[in-house]
Amino acid sequence: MTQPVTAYIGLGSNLSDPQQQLEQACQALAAMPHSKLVGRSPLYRSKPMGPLAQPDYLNGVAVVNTTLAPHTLLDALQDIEASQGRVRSTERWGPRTLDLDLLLYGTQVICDERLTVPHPGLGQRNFVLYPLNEVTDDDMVIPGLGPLASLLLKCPSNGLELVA
Ligand code: A4P
Ligand code: MG
Repeated sequence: MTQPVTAYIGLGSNLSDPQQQLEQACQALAAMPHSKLVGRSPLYRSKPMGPLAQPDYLNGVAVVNTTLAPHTLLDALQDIEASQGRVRSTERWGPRTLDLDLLLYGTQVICDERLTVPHPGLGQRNFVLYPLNEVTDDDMVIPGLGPLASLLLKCPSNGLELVA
């Protein structure tokens, strides 16, 4: 029996009732095969990174213990995005009903044509680091990037607002 790995999933939405989108996404994560949803952060409202003419985002992080292999997990995440009406446009970083990013897969470093883990940009994005900090141990170390606490110190929370 394969040992479960702890995977951290970045949640983002800025279309079609983002709070409901993220709630539905967490239910779908909880229903994934060979996986257990074991944590979720509070949600944060964030200013769009990328084109500014789009609504603010809601962001959060979910924690899943899984025996799915990383690429199988990515397939499952993309299926959930598609089932919630995600349309991939040609505009980089355009608005979306749901974005599920594989932030971390245990301590593995993966870099191939489909998957980069830790997720690129994780170390600089306040809308990822702040919710991640709420669902991890204080001494978490991000593979290749160092302690989460050090990344947070270098990443101002400007524009980030905790949603009650
Ligand atoms: N891919 C590679 N590695 C990963 C990974 N670790 N997790 C590939 C998920 N996907 C990964 O992603 C494009 C391709 O990345 C996938 O086919 C997969 O094979 P996508 O979801 O189709 O497109 P995307 O999300 O627009 O691309 P990108 O460049 O990954 O964008 P990000 O980094 O996800 O950023 N502003 C705020 N405030 N909050 C946000 O959440 N999100 C984005 C998107 C832009 N601005 C934002 C936010
Ligand atoms: Mg993405």
